[in-house]
Amino acid sequence: MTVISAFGTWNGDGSSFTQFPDAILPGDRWRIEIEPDAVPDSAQAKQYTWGFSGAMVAGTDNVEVYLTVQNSSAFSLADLAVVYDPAVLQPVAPLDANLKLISRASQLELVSADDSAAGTLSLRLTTSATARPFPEVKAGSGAIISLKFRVIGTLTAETTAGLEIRLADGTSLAQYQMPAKVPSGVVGDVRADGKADIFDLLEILQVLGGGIPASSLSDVNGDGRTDIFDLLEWLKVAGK
Ligand SMILES: [Ca+2]
Repeated sequence: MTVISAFGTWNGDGSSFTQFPDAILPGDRWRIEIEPDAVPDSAQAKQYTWGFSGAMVAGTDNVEVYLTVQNSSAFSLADLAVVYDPAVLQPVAPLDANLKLISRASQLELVSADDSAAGTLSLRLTTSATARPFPEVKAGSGAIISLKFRVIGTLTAETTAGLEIRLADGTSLAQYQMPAKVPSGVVGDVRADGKADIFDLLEILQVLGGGIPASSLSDVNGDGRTDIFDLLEWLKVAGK
């Protein structure tokens, strides 16, 4: 926080302030402006547990990834950078439509810029609100940003894509090796490990709970989205 102050006098309706360059005298009034920091205290941000969730799926061009933060206190501004491997991933354009603040962060605004040559996506959480109450990322745990990437090249089960979240000052907060899933063809095998079992059902529940992003694998009934009907479909086709 930066405090900018001056002494002087206000006009009658308080709309303008004349600063006095002279010595402070009895009766002078102070103007105090507070300029908030754009970057949250980095020591505080480093105490949170940051991470990613999501997986690439062979045969699908795009992947949705969640940026997650656990056990965070409330914060209203943040300057972050997501570092990705530009040989495997490209942010989907236009950024405005494909990068979204979600869940407890959805009241803020996101300003993003992509430097695809460097594989760096800068993300600023901010607000244009000028009056209280200012929006904030509420204290808690879970996903706060959804990012969509286009997957370049042919995926195999061995393909991974490295992702890193950093503060704007370069401090690394977390790294993630995003796996690639190759659909097994087994009905209800959401995790693509060759069998349909209770862990696939739990994965659908995690998607419905907002913990991990949906994919073509969690869309069991194939209608283009993951919702409660996919859970019911899974119980019908695989939960016998
Ligand atoms: Ca579905």
